This record gives sequence, structure tokens and C-alpha cells, in this order.
Amino acid sequence: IMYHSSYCVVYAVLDFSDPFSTEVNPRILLMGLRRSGKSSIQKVVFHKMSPNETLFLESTNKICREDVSNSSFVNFQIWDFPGQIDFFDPTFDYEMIFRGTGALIFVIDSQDDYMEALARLHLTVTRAYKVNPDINFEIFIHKVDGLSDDHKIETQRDIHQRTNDDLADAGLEKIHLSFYLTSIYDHSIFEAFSKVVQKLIPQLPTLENLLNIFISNSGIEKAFLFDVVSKIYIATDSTPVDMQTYELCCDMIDVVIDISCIYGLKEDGAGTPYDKESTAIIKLNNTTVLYLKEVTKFLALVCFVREESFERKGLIDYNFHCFRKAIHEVFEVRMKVVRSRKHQSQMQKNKRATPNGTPRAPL
Ligand SMILES: Nc1nc2c(ncn2[C@@H]2O[C@H](COP(=O)(O)OP(=O)(O)OP(=O)(O)O)[C@@H](O)[C@H]2O)c(=O)[nH]1
Ligand SMILES: [Mg+2]
Repeated sequence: IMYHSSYCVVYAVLDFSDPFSTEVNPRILLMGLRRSGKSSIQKVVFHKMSPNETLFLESTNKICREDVSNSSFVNFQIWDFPGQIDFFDPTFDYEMIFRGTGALIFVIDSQDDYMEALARLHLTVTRAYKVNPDINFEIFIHKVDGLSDDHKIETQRDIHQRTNDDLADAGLEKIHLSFYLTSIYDHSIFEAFSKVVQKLIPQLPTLENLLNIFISNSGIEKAFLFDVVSKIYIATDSTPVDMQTYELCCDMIDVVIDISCIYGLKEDGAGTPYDKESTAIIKLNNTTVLYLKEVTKFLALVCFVREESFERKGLIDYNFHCFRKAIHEVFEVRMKVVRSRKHQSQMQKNKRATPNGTPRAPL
């Protein structure tokens, strides 16, 4: 009964016959044993729930599907699964689900004995791979806030080793798994989710390239392109990401949006806290400047600039202007592609409806 009801939900909202529906909206699945933290991750990253509140979350009893379409590049669906999925339940059509999936996140509770989780992981990954070898398998070694640094590394090594051994034993060493140490009590979960999402953005190399050109011509140390609502960064330049830098950027976005909500809206509460005029400069006491600017309705650029480079703010602003224009062009192309694909698949459907390809004469 449990799966029967979710099954209905799935069918009601998605048109699986449309091969392009998943390409436009890649699907991300959250799977793992009960209480591993799947729903908490979704709530914290996409609903701004505070980590402590997740203590009161109820166990999920059917597949919950959510659209994240608040950003021009990041349009995807997240499917939160109940802990125990029975692959042998005939009403649970996992083949259909895996076929349209871009990324499968498997959450493992690192504070618990994880042997059962690893067996589940193996079963899930091998099943999914058989149906769709293009899925990205993303393993979140979760709740690491409870582990010491040494213990974290040891746990990751152990899980990595065991899962790869299991795959090798099954003759499936070609399956690639990515591992992340995550916790909802710090920024690691946002970082991990950023990487998962980035792999699903086909324009990523273009965005990275634009960011590289922009920072090298402007004397900027590091730049992130952020989805303002989720604080996922959808791209950054190719210099390495350091966690503290990322955390500072997240905090800056929070500060800007909070101040803007309090003082930026009109008397009657009209307007939005983030718009074309949104920009902020924060000078840190270590001669670094944080510079935020609006790129699109949903994206912001956050840069790390040394004080002496920031003296040439005119240059930075001019280069930013060019960068912003380029991003909008990339976006335009994407919209055109999406529109023409929709059109194409509509045409195919119409053709299917009229077998000989010629429209029926109206009766
Ligand atoms: N310490 C710690 N606890 C966490 C973390 N993430 C989630 N939790 C806790 O783990 C418990 C289970 O979280 P849920 O999100 O309901 O787990 P779930 O995987 O959705 O569980 P089911 O829906 O039953 O499959 C909650 O009490 C959370 O507060 C984390 O990063 N660290
Ligand atoms: Mg849940």
C-alpha cells in the first residue's frame, strides 16, 4: 500500500513518455536506510530549515518529489525516498525511476553501524546501473559532525574500500562512485550538493571558462556563481575551493538578503529582497574584500578580492559587465534549445497520434 500510493503520485505528475522531460529537469534521488538523514538534507538545503528542527521530522512513508526550478541553470527535481525500498515489490517500478535519473545520492549514517547500509548501497547501485549506466552515483557519508577528524578519514577510507571491493567482486569495477563527508550542522552539505548539481549542468565548462577569464583579467582571487536561494554554487573558477572561503560567501549572501528584507522592501512590503540593483561590499580585516553582484534573477557572483586589486574597482565592474552579458547569452542559448526540444517532442507526439504522419481531416 505504501508504494502503491507513491506510485500514483509519480504517474500523476510526470509524463514519462516524453524523453526530453528529464533532460530539461534532471532528477536527483535521495536514497539510504531509514533515519540516515535524507529528508533533513532536503529540508536544510532547499527549505532553509535549521538543523535542530530536523530532530522533529517524521519518517518518510512515500516518495516525495519536489521541483527546484528557482534558478536559470539549476532546474531539477529531488525525490526523497522512504528508508526501506523493496526492489521486489511489483508495484514499485524502479526501472522507470532510474531511467530518468541524473544523480543518485546514497546517504549513509556514519554515526551508526554501516554494514547494512553498505549492502543496501551495493544492491541499489547495481540495480540502477543495469537500468541506466549514465547515473552519477554520489555517496554521502553523513552526520560526520559526531566524528573526530581522524575518525572521519578512517571511516571514508573504510567505506570507500568496502564498496569498491564489493563492486569488484561483482565484476562491476567500472562503476564510479564519488564520496563526500557531510553534515547538516555545517556547510559541508551545501558544498557536496553543489558538486552533485554541477555535474548535471551541461554548460559547466563554459561557465568555468568565463569565470577564469573574468578573474584573471580583474585581479580577483576567487569567484563563485551562486544560486541565491539554495546557496548552492553552480560554478567557480578552476583554482581550488577552500571550505572557509565558501562559508564566508554563504554568510555574505545571508547578510545581504537579511538586511535587504528588513530595510530594502517598500513601506507596504512590496518588492523583492534580491533584484538587479543588488550589490554588496564587505571589507574584512585581513585586507580581503568580498564583492557581491547580481547576475540573473536567481544567480549572484561573489568574489574574493585583495584590497589593492579592489582599488581598480572600475576595471572589475567593466569586466563584470562583460561577464554578465556572456552569462545571459549562455542562458539564452539554453532556453532556445529547451524550447526547440519541447517543440520537437510535441511534433513527434502529434505524429504518433496520426500514424501516417498526415493530420486527419476534421470531421
Ligand atoms: N548529528 C546529525 N544528525 C542528523 C544529520 N542529518 C540528519 N540528522 C538526524 O537524523 C535523524 C533522521 O533524519 P531524517 O531526515 O528523518 O532521516 P531519513 O533518512 O529521511 O529517514 P526516513 O524518512 O525514515 O527514511 C533526525 O533526527 C535528524 O535530526 C546530521 O548531519 N548530523
Ligand atoms: Mg525521510
